[in-house]
Amino acid sequence: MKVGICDTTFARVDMGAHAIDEIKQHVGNITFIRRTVPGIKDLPVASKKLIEEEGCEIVMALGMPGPEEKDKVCAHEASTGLIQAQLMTNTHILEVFVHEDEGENPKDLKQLAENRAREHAQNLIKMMFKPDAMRKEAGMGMREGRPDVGPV
Ligand code: RDL
Ligand code: RDL
Repeated sequence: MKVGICDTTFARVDMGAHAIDEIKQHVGNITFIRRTVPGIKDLPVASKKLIEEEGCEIVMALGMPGPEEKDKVCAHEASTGLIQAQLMTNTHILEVFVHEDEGENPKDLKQLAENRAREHAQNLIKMMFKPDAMRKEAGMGMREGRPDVGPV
């Protein structure tokens, strides 16, 4: 199976590497096709090309919106583009965004980004290979990168 990994140079943590490492630890026989672009607004077309031109069955789009208001707008635009690319290709693109201001300090941001990348990689594995395991988590208050909040 081909998995697309699309990430940015704007991000301050190499989330793509963490995602690939996590998938490799749990499933064999995956071909990774990785594309790095400057920023999150470049992720939608790069992801669409991974699906249409490289034959990826699922893509992770990893990026880091900055702390400024314009970065938040940028993130919303990128997100809209990623959704459109999913609808155009009928293929999942897992958006793995870590907003820079989610981190309480550089160390926390680094850990949060690694954890979110790895936990969304686990989501990818469940979606593609273990749909029953995913179903068991329905309504369980799962979060990525921070502790789960759990069901009410
Ligand atoms: O197509 C080139 C750029 O427009 C594109 O790479 C943008 O995503 C770059 N960019 C911004 O222009 C911006 O204002 C980014 C951010 N903010 C941001 O917060 N995070 C990014 N890119 O990854
Ligand atoms: O409720 C606390 C957080 O879950 C909330 O602040 C989220 O919005 C944080 N968050 C993002 O901002 C984001 O871009 C999350 C994700 N992506 C994500 O993929 N998974 C999360 N939170 O659990």
